[in-house]
Amino acid sequence: MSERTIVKPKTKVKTKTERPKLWKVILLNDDYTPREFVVLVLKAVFRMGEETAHRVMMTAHRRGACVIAVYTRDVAETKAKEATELGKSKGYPLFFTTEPEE
Ligand code: TYC
Repeated sequence: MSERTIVKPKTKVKTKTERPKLWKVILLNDDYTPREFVVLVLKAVFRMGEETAHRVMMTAHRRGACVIAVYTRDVAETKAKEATELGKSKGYPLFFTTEPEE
């Protein structure tokens, strides 16, 4: 190689776009919130149809909790809060929580 040879560095820039982590919204069972009210909240906040909402409510009722949807963190937290507030406004202990997916 002569002294005037220009050697280009062999570097490549790779752009990696990571998918945003998704967060689960979890419905917790309690002994006081009426079943129909839980169904109503699931339909209003999580846009479920009557049948799905009823099935999800019954799953939480029987098992103690049920993962109801996954969203980006912001959306999951906002919806969980909104749904919990709806119960609170009627004096019910209905509770929705969030956690990251693995
Ligand atoms: N367990 C409640 C009842 O028997 C109904 C209910 C179901 C409440 C699911 C909360 O996440 C829940 N009235």
